[in-house]
Amino acid sequence: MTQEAIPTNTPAGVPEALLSWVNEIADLTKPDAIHWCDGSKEEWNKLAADLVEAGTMIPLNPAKRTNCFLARSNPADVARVESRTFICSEKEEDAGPTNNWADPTEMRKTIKGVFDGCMRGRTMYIIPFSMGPFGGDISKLGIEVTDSPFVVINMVLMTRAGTKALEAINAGAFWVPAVHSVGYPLVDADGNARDDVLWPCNDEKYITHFPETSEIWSYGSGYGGNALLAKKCYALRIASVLARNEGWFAEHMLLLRLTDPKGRHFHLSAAFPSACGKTNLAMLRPTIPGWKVETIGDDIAWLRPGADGRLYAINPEAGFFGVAPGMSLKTNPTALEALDHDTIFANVALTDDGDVWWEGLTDEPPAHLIDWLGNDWTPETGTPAAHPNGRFTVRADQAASIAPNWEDPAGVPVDIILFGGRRTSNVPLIAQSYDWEHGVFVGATVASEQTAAAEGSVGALRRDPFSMLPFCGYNMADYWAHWLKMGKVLGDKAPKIFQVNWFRKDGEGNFMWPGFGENCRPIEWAVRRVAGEAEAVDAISGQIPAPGELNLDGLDISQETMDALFTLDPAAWSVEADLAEEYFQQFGDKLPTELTNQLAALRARIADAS
Ligand code: GTP
Ligand code: SPV
Ligand code: MN
Repeated sequence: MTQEAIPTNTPAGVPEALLSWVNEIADLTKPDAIHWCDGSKEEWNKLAADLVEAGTMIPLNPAKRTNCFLARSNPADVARVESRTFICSEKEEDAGPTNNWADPTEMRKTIKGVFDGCMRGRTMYIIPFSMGPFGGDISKLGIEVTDSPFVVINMVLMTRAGTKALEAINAGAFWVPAVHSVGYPLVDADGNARDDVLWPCNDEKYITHFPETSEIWSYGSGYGGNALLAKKCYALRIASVLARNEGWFAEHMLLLRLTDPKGRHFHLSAAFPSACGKTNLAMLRPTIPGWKVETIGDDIAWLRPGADGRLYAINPEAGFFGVAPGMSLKTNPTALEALDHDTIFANVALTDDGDVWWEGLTDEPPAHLIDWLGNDWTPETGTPAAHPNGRFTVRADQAASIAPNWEDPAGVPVDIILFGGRRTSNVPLIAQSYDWEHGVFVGATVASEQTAAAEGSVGALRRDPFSMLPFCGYNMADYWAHWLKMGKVLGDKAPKIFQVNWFRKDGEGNFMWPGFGENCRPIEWAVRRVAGEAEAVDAISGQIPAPGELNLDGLDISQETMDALFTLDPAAWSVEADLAEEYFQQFGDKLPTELTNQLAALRARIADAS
């Protein structure tokens, strides 16, 4: 079939250059049809109905959840594939030791090979989208081409997708091209057809990024960040490179607005690794009376110095792709309540009355379920009913906690940056960095126990600097240098940096801190620090609350536990320092000297405390 013969609904006004890019991809991938997405409700409903008819999505009981669906993926396609994620910079050193580098010329050949004819028998969808509110100085545009209608309906929830974005692109705005295929053509090169499967994907996967040309090509997966290319591929890996070049930040951070009892507003961003509590914190219900948290974003923030010299942030996304297991009316009622309509669930369990269930939702599991693999399940089955990386996709404004200023195109001024992670030991509940450089050192040395958000061994402690290990599109040491340089640009208007840890455990392996809503307590202290209203004492890893400064009113927790949450053992920290030094070595002479100096300063504080 020649491209002219492909049925398409090309809208008026698309410039020649964009048309020829689309035609080039169609020539390569050879779809049966091309559909330009307008982002409308009618289009969404039609695609959802098609996916239901195909069996890929199961409609949930409308009496329980209106217009909600469950999809079960192929069990080999359940999370990000870091081992198949590539940064294809011209020079290997620009990808750095923490990324998989691939030669761009070689990778282009490989990509051409696997994409050749990969959309035969399918429709190719063109999804124009905006990351961030339309027209904002921090916002940017993109186009994802995909052969997956499931990706389309998720992208429409996760971004501002459709006609308005296309019009901005047509008018000449910068945009990032992102090409995606599940890698399961329905017709082969000889014209032999095969049936589709419920979750098409390919054993061979390539999630590739070309930072010099801001291009994304993703092949073989239909799940999450592998396939919704606006998210990690664009908003973090490509955007981090644009941010370095243009003097801003693209970060794996939630964003929220705090209101204190005096009615003052503060904005906080927090970088926690995947499945370490960003969505929970973004929707926190404070247990301290008079405090309010409102959500701006739960996963990604773009931050840029404003005209007044402060750092302004937007949430570039328009939806949440959140972790379901562990979420309950106790841990995150706000998120749960947002999921009662217009939500897509993936890889959770189905109840007999057409609702969804996952581990942690209720204390008692239902007597019978269909598990995420589509099999009968009872509490005796012995395997999880939901996949630990089972997720939901929902529009952000369905959360009752959404902040009134969440779509301010100018962004919100950030007062506080938190770094966090899962640490069983050593890292205290909260500590303030001595200054920006120390904060960068703290971010650079974050380690966290691995979760099910990516393939790999769950629970293993790994370095995850700035929670960006899987998402930094260039050399991590250059990224730290960028943070240090931006600290000089921001000067005394820079946000204050803190490290938090909700996950410290006692000798029996129990979490010592109650977490969730109670996390407002260390945050309250951080706010009062920023406002110049709270005292701190110097400690090994930073400044910790002075005795009596952490508000524990109404919380039943022993002094012994509180002491344990703030224990900083010099011997254990000496090992931390050695491990940080060892970690830094792989970056060679790219390691900023400021970080070497910070390591020496840490060692001096350890010696003082010994
Ligand atoms: P990504 O979407 O993967 O980037 O992750 P996220 O950081 O948004 O993850 P999310 O908020 O969904 O993390 C959920 C996991 O963290 C669940 O297992 C929660 O139970 C756990 N969690 C969140 N907050 C707390 C807390 O304060 N204490 C404890 N113990 N667990 C928490
Ligand atoms: C993460 O893994 O950090 C996520 C989920 O937010 S995904 O979009 O699949 O990367
Ligand atoms: Mn994430």
